[in-house]
Amino acid sequence: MAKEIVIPDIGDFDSVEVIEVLVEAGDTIAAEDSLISVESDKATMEIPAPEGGVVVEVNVAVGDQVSQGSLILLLEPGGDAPAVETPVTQKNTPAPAASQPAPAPQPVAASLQQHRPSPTAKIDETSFARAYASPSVRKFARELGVDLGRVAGSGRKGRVIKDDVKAFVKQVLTQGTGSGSGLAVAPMPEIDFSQWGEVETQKLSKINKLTGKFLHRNWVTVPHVTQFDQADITELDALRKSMAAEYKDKGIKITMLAFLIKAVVAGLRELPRFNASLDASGENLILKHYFNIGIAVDTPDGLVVPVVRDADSKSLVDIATELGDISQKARDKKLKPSDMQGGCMTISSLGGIGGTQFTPIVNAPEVAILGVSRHKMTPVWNGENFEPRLMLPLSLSYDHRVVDGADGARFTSFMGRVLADANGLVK
Ligand code: CAO
Repeated sequence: MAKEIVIPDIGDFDSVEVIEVLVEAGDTIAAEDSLISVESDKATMEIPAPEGGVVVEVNVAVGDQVSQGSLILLLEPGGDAPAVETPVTQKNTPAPAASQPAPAPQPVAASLQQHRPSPTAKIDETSFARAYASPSVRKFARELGVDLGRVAGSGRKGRVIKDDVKAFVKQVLTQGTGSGSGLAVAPMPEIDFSQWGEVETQKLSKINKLTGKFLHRNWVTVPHVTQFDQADITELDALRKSMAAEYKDKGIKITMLAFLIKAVVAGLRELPRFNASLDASGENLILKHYFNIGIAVDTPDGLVVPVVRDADSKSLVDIATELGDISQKARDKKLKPSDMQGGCMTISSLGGIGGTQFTPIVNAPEVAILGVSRHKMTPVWNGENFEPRLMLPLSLSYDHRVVDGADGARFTSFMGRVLADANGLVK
């Protein structure tokens, strides 16, 4: 008969959130195998199995709040699965009764002490210890000799999950490890800057650390080219201003960014290779038939990229309304991970701040990012005389493995044409 496995005594915590479910129905597990990870304000814990057997049904999901006694899963006990790292005393424990609490959970820090680094692995213990990952993922990384500190986490709040470690290993194997085809870089020296003057140390925010890892990965793994261009937005700006006046009373801000999103959707339709990602093997291109546009938003804690979904089916006013909500949510730290996933191409607009051009970093696995700088009234030769035209600088960075130079120039030229005909972007 299946037994109910419930949350054991987890100390002072009344209600904690499930952040990872590590087993599924049909899995054969051994005593002490981790079942779920839970997180409170203070600690992350894994709840281990009290005994081995086959999982019949999992009764929790990521995001659930659980406390002592909550049902985790139903287990069909069976002695086949060998216990891993089970203390002798527990191996000899007689079969537990139904509603058996799992053994006490292990805090992340404690489990770190239990595993020695592989002598062959060059693991930076400080960054390994700082990595945000569960004990089982740490153990897995140790076994493979992976320095967790170098792995970008795709889990909730940037948590490193098992698949991230696997992807990291795959990437290292396909790229070489430091000599030959791989990237060999000298380690950054540790320098005491205070020897030259007064300094202060500021902790990086979580977002800073997370985006730093992704930007670094994208910078070194994606061969970037940046195509510069200028779009004539004289008529667009006039239209935007008149629409802005019309919608002001309704509390909707009609921004340049809304027009740019519509223009990028048109560009993705015109040149579908921009709406694609390379698969993990690097041998196939996955072409997307949906149009989700990421927007780089600067917040006091760092850069976030929320996504406007299905922008092709939304009007300019719908998009402008959504942009207002998104930017507010971003600044209020209310964006959920799902609000920042599934983007096809990103727009990074620095126009409101300044600058003439820049080279944005592709938000991989997307293959292109459109940078926008400050527009400027410019004398433009019309064949007979110079005319004052409002010109918008565009900086399109793309992954040269997927997009060739001709298409890069075609994309920005096309953007120029659609932005010049702004009425076509309103619907
Ligand atoms: N040229 C000149 N002025 C511009 C402009 C441009 N290209 N784009 C916007 N502006 C002006 C607007 O007219 C507006 O002026 P008013 O306040 O006088 O009306 C002001 O700048 C603010 O514009 P906005 O409200 O339309 O906002 P935005 O579209 O400029 O910016 C957002 C929105 C979320 C993109 C922005 O707040 C932001 O976070 N930008 C930074 C993104 C970033 O950090 N990118 C770097 C990523 S690294 O690759």
